[in-house]
Amino acid sequence: MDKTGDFSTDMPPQTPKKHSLKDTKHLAQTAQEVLEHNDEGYYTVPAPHLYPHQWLWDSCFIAIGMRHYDIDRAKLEILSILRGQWTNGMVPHMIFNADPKYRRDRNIWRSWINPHSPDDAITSGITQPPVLAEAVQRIGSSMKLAERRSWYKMVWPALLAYHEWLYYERDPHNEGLTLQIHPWETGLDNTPPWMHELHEHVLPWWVRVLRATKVIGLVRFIRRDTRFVPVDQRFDNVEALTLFSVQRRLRRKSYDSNKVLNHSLFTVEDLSFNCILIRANTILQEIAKSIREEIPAELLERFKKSEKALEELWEPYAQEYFSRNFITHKLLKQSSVASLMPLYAGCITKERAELLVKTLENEHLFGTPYPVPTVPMSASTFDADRYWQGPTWVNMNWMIIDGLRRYGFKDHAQALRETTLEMVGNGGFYEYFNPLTGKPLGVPEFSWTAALTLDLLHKKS
Ligand code: 2M8
Repeated sequence: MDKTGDFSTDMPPQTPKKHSLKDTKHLAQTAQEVLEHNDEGYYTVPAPHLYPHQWLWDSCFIAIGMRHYDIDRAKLEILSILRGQWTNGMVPHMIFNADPKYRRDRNIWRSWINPHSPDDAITSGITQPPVLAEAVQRIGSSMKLAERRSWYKMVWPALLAYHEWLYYERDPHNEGLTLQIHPWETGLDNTPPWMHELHEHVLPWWVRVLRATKVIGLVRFIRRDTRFVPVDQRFDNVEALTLFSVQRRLRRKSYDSNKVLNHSLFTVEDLSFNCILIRANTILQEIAKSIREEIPAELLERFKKSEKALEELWEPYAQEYFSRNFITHKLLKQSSVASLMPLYAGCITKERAELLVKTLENEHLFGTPYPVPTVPMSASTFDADRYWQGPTWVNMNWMIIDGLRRYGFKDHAQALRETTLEMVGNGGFYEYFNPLTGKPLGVPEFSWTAALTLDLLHKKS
């Protein structure tokens, strides 16, 4: 356990301090300009240059923001994700730009080797957090009733097929928790529990050899990300190489889950992913109700089981939820922002939610000046500038704010909304931010930062 902060008092959560916001109109206008600038016509890239393709959860967050100024374009963002859906229901985490100059990127994945991949889009072979139902419903909530119903009906078969795939393919033992086969599926790429597993189980021999030499330092010259972002804000070279070798293994297995699961210890029931899925299940049921669609009883049973199974991830000594290795069933006790995501899932008790809120208040854990850090401050893995190992990300804040609101922690939700807007207002629409200073990090003009800022600006105080 790498956490030392004290949050085990019996005091109820305290009212957090508030920040003031100036010129919200200008902020909204520039957020919209970022999205328009990154718009490829029917989908939006996460950021120019570094991210020239379409990503699943990015597009969902983007659509949530876009609906405030162009509902039809927001719908198109979702429909463009669905053009990549596989015939088995999987929604891939990336759809590649068809421009000949990105041939190399498409060839890394070669999605066509799997018979379920679509004919007219080249995609990755893995998924990403299922925020799709959330985006569909948020768009729907900006429409009049009749229009909303026809929107829901239009996307219903795809949404249902995706949730069926998530359970039937990714919860093969009917445990209630879905498994992920690459950290890219979680969206929290270099998050400590996954990096711990990576160092334990999948470092290839040739990466170990390279690690022992100075050659490893040269790897940054073949990486795309470090052309745009300082190397100390990204994965280290050993991890970056290993992730590509894991991706190649998935490709060798044609992205077939049965084959992938054979002899692999690198499979995790990821806490954040499963919390997002639990929330999406609830939303899916609300959508079904409003258009009088049936969710198969067997799938509904699975949904219920997930809510119960989440409790198996609670570690009473640490007073914290963790991810779990799918094969060994060991909890991965490296703290991360995922431990707050049960607030977003919405199925934990109010008492548990209070315990999590106390970790948000604790300045040694998640209560940094610009929360929420993606790793608590007291953890040995905390690195304020490094990607998903410390920096604050607007999408995580957005989901935590939503969870806080639904649990009735209105003041905490409001305070986090304000610090988030202040951080973006001061620093610009960057990919992530230093949680201690608010310094902007990663690439500028990052689409989900802009989109979710727009959405937060529209929320009533
Ligand atoms: C990052 O992930 C991609 C791989 O999927 C990358 O490292 O190139 C993550 O931040 C992920 O959450 C995000 O969806 C993606 C695009 O913004 O970038």
